Amino acid sequence: MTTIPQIRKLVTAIPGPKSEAILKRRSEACSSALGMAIPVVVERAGGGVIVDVDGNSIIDMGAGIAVVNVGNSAQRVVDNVKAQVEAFTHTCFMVAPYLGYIEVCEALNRLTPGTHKKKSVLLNSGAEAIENAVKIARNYTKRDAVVVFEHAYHGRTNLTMAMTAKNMPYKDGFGPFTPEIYRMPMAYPLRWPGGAEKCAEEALDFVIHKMEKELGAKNIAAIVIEPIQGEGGFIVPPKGFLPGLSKFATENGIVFIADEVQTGFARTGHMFASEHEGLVPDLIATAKGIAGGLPLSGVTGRAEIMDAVHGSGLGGTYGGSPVACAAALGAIATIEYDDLPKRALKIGEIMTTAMNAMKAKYPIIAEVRGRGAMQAFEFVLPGGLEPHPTAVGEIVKFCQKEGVLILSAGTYGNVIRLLPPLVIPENLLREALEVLDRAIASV
Ligand code: PLZ
Repeated sequence: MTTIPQIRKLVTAIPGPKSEAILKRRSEACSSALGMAIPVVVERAGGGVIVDVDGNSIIDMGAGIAVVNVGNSAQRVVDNVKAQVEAFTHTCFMVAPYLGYIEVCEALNRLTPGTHKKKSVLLNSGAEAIENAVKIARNYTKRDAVVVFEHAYHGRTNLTMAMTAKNMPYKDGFGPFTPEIYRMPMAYPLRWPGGAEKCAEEALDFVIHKMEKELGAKNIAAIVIEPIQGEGGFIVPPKGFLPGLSKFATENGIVFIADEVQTGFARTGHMFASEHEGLVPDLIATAKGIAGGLPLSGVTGRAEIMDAVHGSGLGGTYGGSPVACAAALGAIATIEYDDLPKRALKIGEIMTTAMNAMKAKYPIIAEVRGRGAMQAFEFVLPGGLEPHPTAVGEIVKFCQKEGVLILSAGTYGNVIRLLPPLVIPENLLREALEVLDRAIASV
């Protein structure tokens, strides 16, 4: 366990003088195209806190965007990485293989939904996993078209930019984009024109109609969807929508790909969010929470699909680096031994209780939604559904000043998402929620 005191403590303003001096160097040295959610420079992090160079201890409600589910520098991750770095740092799995990579694949094959024979390939980032999942699906089906959804986020590489919905900041001026990507309406209950009740059925009918009549089902290689849309604003599809898509895919020889990059590894109260509706994706893309903070990602799926690609057709110099694999084995062991899915449910209960109480008080909150330790508020102008992004900006700033790091999200920038490390102490979580309550009251 971390030795960092689990407290919220401010000894300077945010940013403090030491952070400020280093951030000046950041401006000089690093491209101004890089964003920054909180203007502090990190010295250490662990459990539920981030400690900056001025000695401020900030409650972490973002987990590095759902990455350090097991906490920063989790003990098993640290031990495994240290041992691996001492043994060897790199051979390239395609040059000379090693056990760690194979063990991570075995773990993914075992832990992902479905009892069918599965195989895996390891890469470096979420975007790279999505790219590879699409490559595999196209190669297997010998088809081109890829179906994606409104509000989707799949990455920043050329193919995944094309798959991502939001123009600013992800796509603007970065085209041309790869062809054969088709965007479908998303089942977004809060904003569905026919109302939340009819959302699942109407959206499914609409999407299937478009796939059949506009694309031709036999031209579709893959349907790619996040079981809960992350960057898009934690949009939870209504019950039945995902199984309906998956059924249509199966009936039409289409590869159903779940992007579990943000929802995976215990975040939502199951190891994978697909499990909430008994969904068994043909391929599943994982990253983020897989390796406790080291860069690693994977594609896991039906053996016949994964094996359809010609020999040496998949790979990359660093994909499944031995150090990242050692970290992943430590992170996965922690999730399993410490039953972090259960922890995520408990965190979710605490968060939704507090968040629903806030919703009852503040008319700018249109909805509280999510699963497990992946919860969000959507902010609107009172009385309607007009997005209220300025409220989000002010709430985020208020929380920062008070020593709480929270992240925004959403196509309209009007969502606040809570993604604490799953090892956050309960009192710290409650304290963060109290600060958040005061922040919302202040706008
Ligand atoms: N799929 C569902 O959430 C990454 C993006 C941060 P990479 N989300 C955080 C940013 O602004 O760049 C993400 C995701 C889903 C794919 C990705 C891409 O994962 O590891 O960032 O490439």
